[in-house]
Amino acid sequence: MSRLVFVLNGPNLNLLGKRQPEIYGRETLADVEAECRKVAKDLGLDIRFHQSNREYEIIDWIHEAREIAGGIVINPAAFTHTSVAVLDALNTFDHPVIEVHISNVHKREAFRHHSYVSLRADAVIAGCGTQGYLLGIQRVARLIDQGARK
Ligand code: DHK
Repeated sequence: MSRLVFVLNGPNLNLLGKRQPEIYGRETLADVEAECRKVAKDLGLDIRFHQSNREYEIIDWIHEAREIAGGIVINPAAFTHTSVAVLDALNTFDHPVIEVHISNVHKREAFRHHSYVSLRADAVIAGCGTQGYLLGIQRVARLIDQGARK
């Protein structure tokens, strides 16, 4: 199976480190990308790391991943709670999908308790801060090594 993993980030995560640091921490998305690359390298994985505020771009990257990737780690951010389109796109992907939330969404407002993406995700990581991305990559590596499909 492909050892390429897409790490996808939804809206407002470009402001990571600056927006509501009491919730999302002070690390920037560039810091997270650098850590993801380090962990991925140690696990023998390549990563493509993307962020967008536009739903269609997230969907297009999932379609691209369909052709070439062995796994997806996704923090859909607010699209988690709203996007049937992101769920539908993930349902076209045949390999492991790990959903990551920096904050513990279940400790927050009720509208954050529901996730469309969880209907497809093989695992959900919430409340581990940005370490959640690294845990997600480790999990994808394990599933790729086991030859997991949907
Ligand atoms: C990030 C967001 O932007 C929110 O819309 C989600 C998620 C939670 C996070 O914890 O990473 O509700």
